[in-house]
Amino acid sequence: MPKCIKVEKLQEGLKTRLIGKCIFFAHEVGSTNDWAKELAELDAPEGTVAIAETQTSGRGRLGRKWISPKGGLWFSIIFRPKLKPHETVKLMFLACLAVAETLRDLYGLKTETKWPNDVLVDGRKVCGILSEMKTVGEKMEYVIIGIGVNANLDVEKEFPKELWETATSIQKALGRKISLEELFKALLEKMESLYRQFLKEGFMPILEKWKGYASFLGCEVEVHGDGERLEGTASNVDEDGALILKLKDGSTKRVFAGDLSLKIKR
Ligand code: BT5
Repeated sequence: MPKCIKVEKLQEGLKTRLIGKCIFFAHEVGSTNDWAKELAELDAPEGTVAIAETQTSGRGRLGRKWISPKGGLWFSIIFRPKLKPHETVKLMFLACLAVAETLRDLYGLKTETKWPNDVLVDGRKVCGILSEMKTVGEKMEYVIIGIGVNANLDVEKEFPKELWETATSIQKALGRKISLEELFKALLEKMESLYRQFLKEGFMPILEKWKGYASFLGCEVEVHGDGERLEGTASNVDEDGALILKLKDGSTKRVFAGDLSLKIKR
């Protein structure tokens, strides 16, 4: 199974009506999120996807570096839903759920969702989601959902040492390579069916399914970010996507996704 993406196979048999009707492919870009933003500014329709084999400046949240060698699946989707800016976080949960379900359905992997934007396999990050939007006043113009899946990657050879303990890949978990095109199409199809459900029924059914994968709920966790460090029990995630932390003194605190990171104490 090669590490290259066969561009002619990306749409072959794709059963979507919105997501991936228009796909832009490049061997190498800076960041597919930046590329998708450029396309959105040029009025690219909702569902347009930008995908690249490698990213030279792949980004995580707060401008953190996202390692994106050939063999991974790095792509971004343009959404134009009628949502208020603070509601767009819901699409990040939707994308995490889509990845968790797809990796389970296609490969039988025991996936977990980790608040706010990770999918884990064997307790390690196999996928990260980056959600960025453009707003004009209180109006949201578009959201870019960037999805990075470590697919056919050799973690020990291709990732820096500091990620060996925290990152994994589908190849590592399965002991074999997978078809990048098949995974890509399955992800777009899952994203579309969940997005349609979201538009029709709202966020709660999506959140409930996401929670079905959230094995960190009920665990002791540490939340870091913005110079803040909180410790407590992750008791729930509410309808706004906020984490409900039960603190040692018995009080509860709602923590918003923003730029925080969660460490699970297993
Ligand atoms: C994320 O950020 O997890 C969001 C990653 C989104 C990547 C996609 S790829 C397509 C699109 N285009 C982009 O430029 N980005 C999106 P965050 O929660 O901030 O996690 C970043 C941290 O994860 C880094 O500081 C590293 O510690 C770690 N990391 C970097 N590369 C990784 C990788 N490939 N796999 C697992 N962990 C990684």
